[in-house]
Order: sequence, then structure tokens, then C-alpha cells
Amino acid sequence: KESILEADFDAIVAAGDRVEPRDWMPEGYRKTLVRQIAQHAHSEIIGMQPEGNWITRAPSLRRKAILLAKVQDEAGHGLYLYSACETLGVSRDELTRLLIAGKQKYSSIFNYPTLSYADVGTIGWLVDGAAICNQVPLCRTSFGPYGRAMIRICKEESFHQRQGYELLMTMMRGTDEQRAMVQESVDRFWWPALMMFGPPDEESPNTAQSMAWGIKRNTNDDLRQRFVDMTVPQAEALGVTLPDPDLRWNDERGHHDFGQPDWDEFMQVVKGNGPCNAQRLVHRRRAHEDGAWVREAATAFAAKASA
Ligand code: FAQ
Repeated sequence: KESILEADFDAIVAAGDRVEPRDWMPEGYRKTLVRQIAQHAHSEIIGMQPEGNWITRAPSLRRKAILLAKVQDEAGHGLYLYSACETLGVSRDELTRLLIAGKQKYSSIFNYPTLSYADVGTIGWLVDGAAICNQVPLCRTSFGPYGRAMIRICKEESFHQRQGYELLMTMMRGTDEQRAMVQESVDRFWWPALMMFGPPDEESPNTAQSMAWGIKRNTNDDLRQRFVDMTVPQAEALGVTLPDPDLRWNDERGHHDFGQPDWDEFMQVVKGNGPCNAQRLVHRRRAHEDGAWVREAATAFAAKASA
């Protein structure tokens, strides 16, 4: 029976169709999805912190309203993704416990500090830009609930990317000091943004199997290249310099050549030794503990309502 089910699964994947929660799936497929979707959900939730840092200090009511909406969207993305992950048989509660115990990862990018208001624009432009590049192909991922969550998330991320770019454009039309703030921020975020796509293909243990299962549709290096090609003309239009002396158009390849991020730094950040790893987890843990009474009250109310 198992081999018939496995043949069905292979046929769905080969046809590029969706695997649904009630379909048979190999245990490794389920585990890989839980790992990736949980990391993705945690990234959205932890990703609220760096920008949330600026909500109380936004320079105008309009900017504050935009930033509040964006950070709230990230919470929504986290929730769709936790829901997608729950269809694989793990609860959101369990995933949250693994996150705050430091047993599951989230994107390296959110372990860098936001030092100026320009960082809000740069995160929108580069971090949401990289997220879109990585996530648009995931709308066609083989697992149904994940792919469907990605469709809505990508629409909202596109809006986020635009708002970041518009913010930076406004600052670039401002004073010399504002232009310098934008450049300084881009200098800090460029390399960490390239690291979001994961290690180089030859050092990526999961890519080959994830692509064979149709979970990933492109390799890490392919998406990184796509991001660089997309971003260079945007940087020119904005009037900022990307901090890479090796960055240039290669006519033969029809792509930009570019330098390598510091992969030792990447490994350190992934291992928990980045500039803000400890702070992010302490904050998340405290928020979870502070929310205990809400969970208890909601559970008590639900029990009363059903009695
Ligand atoms: N950070 O074999 P691979 C957002 C780990 S966007 C930390 O290549 P894989 C939106 C990897 O997990 C950010 N760890 O792994 C937003 C693995 O370790 P493991 C979230 C990383 O899975 C914007 C090991 O290295 N987006 O949140 C990173 O095939 C603004 C070996 O790597 C997603 O999660 C990294 N950058 O490929 C929110 C997208 N890279 O698990 C707020 C979905 C690699 O074996 C504000 N995920 N690692 O212990 C993916 O596409 C993939 O999981 C990759 C990694 C491409 C990230």
C-alpha cells in the first residue's frame, strides 16, 4: 500500500500539482516543510522587532500610520504561516515554544539593529525586496497550504517594498544629511540582505532534496543573482551606491557579477552570535509570557461559551 501511495505522491510532484495535508507524504518531506515554514513564520514574527523599534519615533503621523500597518501585516503573515504549518500536525504553541527555547531558526537579517529611521526605508526596499524575490517562486511550491499563504503574503510584501522605496526616495530629495543617512543605512544592510538567500549552493545541504520535492523552485544562488539584477537599476534611480567594488554588469552572462558576503559572519549570526540574537529572543520570550493571561482568558471564555 505504501508504495502505491508513494507513487501517487511522486506523480503529484512530477506533474507540478499540489500535495494537500490529507495526502500521503514521505516523513522527510513533512519534516522539511515544518522546518522551512516554521522558520519562515518565526522570521515574520521576530521581523516585527527591528521596525517596531521606530514606531514611537516616526517623523510624522503619516509615517507612523504606514509603519504600524506594515508591522501589523508581518504579524498576519506569521499567523498564516503558523496555520499552514499546523496542517502538518504541529501546533503553533509547540512552534512558539521551540522558537523561544532557541531550538528553531529565523532569518539572519533580523539579528541586525535598526540604528536610524532610514533603516525603515532600507528594510522595505532591500529586505522586503529580497523576501519577494525568494517568495514569488514559493507561490508554486508543492505543498498547497504553504503556496496559498505565499500568494497573499507576496501581495502585501510588494506594497511593503514600495513604501520603503518611496520613503528612501523622499529622503534622497531632502538635505545632504538625509542623503547621507540613506547611504549609511544601505551600506549596513546590503550584505546581510544578500545573506537572506542562504549559503552558496555548494554549501546548502537542503537545496537538492527540497528542489526534487518541489518545495523550493530555485537555488539560493539563482535567487541571489535575480535580486542583485533587480536591485542595481533601483539603486541607480535612487542615487545610492551599493557597497560592493566587484559589482558590475557582465555582458557575456547577461547578469551582474558581484562579490561574496562574509559567510563566516553569516554562520555566526545563524548560530546565535549576531549583534541582536539575544535581544530578539529575550523580547519574544517576554512578550509570550506577558500574553499568558490573554491565552488563559480566551481559553476560559471558549470553555464557558461551549458549555
Ligand atoms: N537565516 O540548506 P539551506 C521575511 C539555514 S523574509 C537563517 O540552504 P534551505 C519578510 C537553513 O535554515 C525572511 N538561517 O536551507 C519580512 C539551514 O539550517 P537548518 C524569511 C538560514 O531551507 C520582511 C542551513 O542554514 N523568509 O521574514 C538562512 O534549503 C521585513 C542551510 O541552508 C523565508 O524563510 C538565513 N538567511 O534554504 C518580515 C523564506 N539561510 O534549517 C519582516 C522561506 C539558510 O537545516 C520585515 N525559506 N539558513 O538547521 C527559504 O526559502 C529557505 O528556507 C532558505 C534556506 C532559502 C532561507
